[in-house]
Amino acid sequence: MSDNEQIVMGPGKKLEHESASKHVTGKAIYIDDQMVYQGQLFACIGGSQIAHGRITILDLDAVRSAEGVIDVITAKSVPGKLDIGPVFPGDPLFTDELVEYWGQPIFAVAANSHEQARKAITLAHIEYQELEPVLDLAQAMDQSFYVRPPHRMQRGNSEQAIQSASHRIQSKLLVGGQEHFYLEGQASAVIPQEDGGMLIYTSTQNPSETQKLVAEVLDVPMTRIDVVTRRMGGGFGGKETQAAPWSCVAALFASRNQCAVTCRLSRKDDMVMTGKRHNFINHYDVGFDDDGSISGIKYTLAGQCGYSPDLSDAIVDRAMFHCDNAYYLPNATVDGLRCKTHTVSNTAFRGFGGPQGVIAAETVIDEIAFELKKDPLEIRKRNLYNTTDRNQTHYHQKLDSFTLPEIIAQLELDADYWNRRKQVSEFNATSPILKKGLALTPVKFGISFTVSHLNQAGALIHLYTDGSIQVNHGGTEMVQGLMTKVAQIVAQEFQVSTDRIVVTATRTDKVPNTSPTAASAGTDLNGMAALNAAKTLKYRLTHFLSDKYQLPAEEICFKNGEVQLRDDALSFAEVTKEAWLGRISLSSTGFYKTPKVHYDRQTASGHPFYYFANGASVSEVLIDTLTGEYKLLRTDIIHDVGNSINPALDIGQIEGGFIQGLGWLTCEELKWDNQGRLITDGPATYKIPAISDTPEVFNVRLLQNSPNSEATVFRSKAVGEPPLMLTISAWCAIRDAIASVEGRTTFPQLHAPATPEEILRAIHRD
Ligand code: MTE
Ligand code: QUE
Ligand code: MOS
Repeated sequence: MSDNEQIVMGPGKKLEHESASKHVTGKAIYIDDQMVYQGQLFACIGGSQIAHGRITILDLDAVRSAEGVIDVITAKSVPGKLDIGPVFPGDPLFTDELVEYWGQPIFAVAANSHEQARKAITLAHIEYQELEPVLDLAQAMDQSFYVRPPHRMQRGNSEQAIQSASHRIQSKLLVGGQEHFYLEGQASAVIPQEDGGMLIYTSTQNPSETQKLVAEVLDVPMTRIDVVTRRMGGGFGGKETQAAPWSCVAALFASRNQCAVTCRLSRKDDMVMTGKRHNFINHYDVGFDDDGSISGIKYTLAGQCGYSPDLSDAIVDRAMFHCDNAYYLPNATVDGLRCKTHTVSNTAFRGFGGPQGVIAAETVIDEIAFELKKDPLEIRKRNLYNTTDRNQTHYHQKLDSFTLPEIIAQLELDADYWNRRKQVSEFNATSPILKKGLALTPVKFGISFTVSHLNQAGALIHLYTDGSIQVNHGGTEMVQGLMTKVAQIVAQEFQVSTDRIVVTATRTDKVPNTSPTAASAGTDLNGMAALNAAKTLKYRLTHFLSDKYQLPAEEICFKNGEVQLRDDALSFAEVTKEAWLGRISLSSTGFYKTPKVHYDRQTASGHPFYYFANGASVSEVLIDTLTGEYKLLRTDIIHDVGNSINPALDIGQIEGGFIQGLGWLTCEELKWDNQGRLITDGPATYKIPAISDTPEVFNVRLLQNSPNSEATVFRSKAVGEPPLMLTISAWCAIRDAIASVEGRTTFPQLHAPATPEEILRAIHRD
């Protein structure tokens, strides 16, 4: 702790991530780095070897007698609730009869080592009566095979508007899924406590949900279960609901055997047994004028949910909320389908369905531009929302503020769009095989959980008598920098250095009933809750000093690590010490709930988002029309984070989100065989982007002087998910390059991901 606290690392400062040096030196502790407990067991999951059917014989004798095996459990071993579905039922911890996807957990083994547990799994003898599986999204759509009923959003009369428009396009777009590929896989370590309690260390975005589910599975009250999450080695949405089962399994073993148990999935098990981003089939039917203005549109957005609802209702909703992207749709009908297949249950992934909607909107724009032989940027600008007469979304929320016109105007200049458009055309005119493409795409992303009750957060701050500050809140750290930002916010309020502040591991026994760290709202919610707790403490300290020194409260000022009292000053440590002697409570909770948010699903209207995050990007690509290979030459980004709490972390989120989006839209491709078995189950067959996939020129800027128009914490804007969609410019640029192939008369039907194979297919499809 520094004596001189002149430099307050409050909001706006490029403070490094609280664990940066620990991440790169290997000192950051993940679940599997934790101390091994005496007598600890290691769990492994046995999954089904078919996609759909009924178990007729389950013989685990050989598993039980395998070397090192201590315990084996099945559905019958669960004393409490078997179904751990997060919102709707449908996710049994183990299935006891009906199998609904390849790899679905049937039993688990606890052994003296991870290797022994893994070996024992292979000795199970299971027979099935096979049933015909539905593996394909299109087939599920045809059969109206759903996990949840469809939902419709509507505004105006799209049918009539499309009929009377001078142009009409009807087409479809296939959008691929995505494996989370967090560096740390799913992992949980459980230590039994007195009276049936459990202490759970786990890599989860949702400690409270884990607490609730373990309590239900063990049939004990939630008070007996403490969940602790220091950090995740990445979550990306994959640890929102699908981290919980592994804690439940470890807790069951820990309870039965009264010893510590770790359940850490191998990479392969993780890829096979946990859900991914939803792939979608998006149908669109759009009517537009000669100038490219959309007059009416109908969308059918069908997401592949897998075998159970999980979070799919909210995910397909978010796709529906984002199929306008940044464009005003005067007449729109949007149908969202939650298709069921006999595959693993798909789940949250950065963007939460939003990206699958946004990419449809950008495809519609590109296709209109192609039909009218105009530059897509012109069509984008023509259809952009404004805040006066073209400001109401198809779910009836009005935009009060919209920074995209400014962002696009700046980016056009920064990236030299129009000159480069000319250069690209000139290059293409003389280059028959290599083709360049260019695209500028915007992102508008709604911030808030669309399920209103999740928009709340709590915090707990302790001041100690040495002047150090311990902060706890309901958010979790997945290396997005949440703890660092919250420390900066609290530092600002007390006017002290962040060196004084420790944001401790997320714990369900410190702050209860928390929402998942998701929807990009971690800082908005928990930062504000922590700020409220700090304000309470500051108020108490101020009034204590005011009484003690007989000064009006207004003359007591927290500044530069001190508390100034008219002609005197006390160090922050002296103040906490004096307050303690004066019997002042130095601990406070804080609470926050997002104002203004509501959505009525019955009428499909409301104000689901507190505000929108915006950004735009320009990408230039080079493709080889003989091989389908491509290269990203340059990307320029301007992104709006309001008043940045930490520009270094925000830029990191933008760069990281962009590269993760690049994986989704170019190289990452999930494949299943015709039995429903995942083929791409490891890094050898599933290609995530590498450092070499970064654009050769990569300019990332934050929009300056743009405080959030809503009263968020320090007028910042959420940053976590929106930048993923900035990559759509690279994908559109690839299509732009394909469109420039000589003699092309039809719009290239490029699907995502644009792998070299897909690019070749799009070139030769017509
Ligand atoms: N950044 C890193 N490094 N690791 C992650 O797992 N998850 C993303 C995003 N950025 C993630 C990340 C997702 S899906 C969300 S919702 C937000 O971070 C969650 O954190 P926040 O709300 O604090 O931004
Ligand atoms: C964005 C999100 C989430 C969301 C809605 C969004 C999310 C999430 C849920 C959710 C919904 C209902 C529940 C629940 C969670 O909704 O992450 O437990 O009952 O978990 O717009 O990111
Ligand atoms: Mo992020 S998909 O909301 O965890």
